[in-house]
Amino acid sequence: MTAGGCTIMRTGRNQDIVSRVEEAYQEFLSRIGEDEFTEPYRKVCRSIRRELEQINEKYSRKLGRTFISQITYRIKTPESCLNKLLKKNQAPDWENAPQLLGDIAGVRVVCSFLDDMYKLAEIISESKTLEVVKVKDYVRNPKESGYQSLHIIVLAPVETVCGPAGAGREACVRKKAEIQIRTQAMNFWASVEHHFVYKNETERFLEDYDNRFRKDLKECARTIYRIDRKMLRIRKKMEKAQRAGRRNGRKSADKTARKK
Ligand code: 0O2
Repeated sequence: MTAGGCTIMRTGRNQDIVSRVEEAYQEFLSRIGEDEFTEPYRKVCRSIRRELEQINEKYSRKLGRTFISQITYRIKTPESCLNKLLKKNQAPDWENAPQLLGDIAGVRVVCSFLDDMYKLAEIISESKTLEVVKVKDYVRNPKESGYQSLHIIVLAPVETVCGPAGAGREACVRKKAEIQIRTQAMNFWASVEHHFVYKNETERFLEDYDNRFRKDLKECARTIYRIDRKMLRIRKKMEKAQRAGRRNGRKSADKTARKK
């Protein structure tokens, strides 16, 4: 439904709750504009993206292949925050959103291989600018839907430059953001499922989903995990073969040089 620009999920909710969200959203609009709410999160996303781009440059050079293939971000709209608070059985009070929701700012990172995902998680945990608050490993423990991804909630500076060392550092504002790390295959699955199922709450469709699609999607997620593991094994074998090829190449070059 739409109320003053606010789309509220009515499915399975009583009118009382819908009215509370509408009220909260109207109050939100009268006290703080959408832009004012989202701008700090936009800045946090940009600062995380900058940090990730630097990591990507360094590691892609080191590995001789692409480490991160895609970095995107999105900011949760205030209405989506209110709906999510309800989903979590919390009062739809937008002032609580920054504390209760870890993913108002969400950065999605796509890697080619499983081990790159965990390497990136390790690099983030050692970062001087990002402080890890929580890690949720939905690869080792996939969600009921089959969803796989590595989620890292971090505290990140709103601006990368926080003023001069000392006084500036303390004044630096930090916000929570969720970094979602996935392989390309996991990203494909999550995008399709997000569009047709995760964000599609109409009862008719969910009935169909339960009966017809749940099993197929889950099976697909498992296949994706098997493929990701297989691609990693193949890559490792190819790297080994490449190294052996280079060693052999060097040996025969040495031999030829000695003969001369
Ligand atoms: P959107 O539209 O992507 O913004 P928590 O309190 O930490 O236990 P929370 O905050 O729901 O619970 O965190 P969780 O489970 O880590 O999910 C955060 C985000 O992960 C979601 O954000 C989705 O982006 C993604 N996600 C989680 N589960 C699924 C799933 O089953 N399918 C798909 N496609 N994505 C999923 P939002 O705000 O729910 O949605």
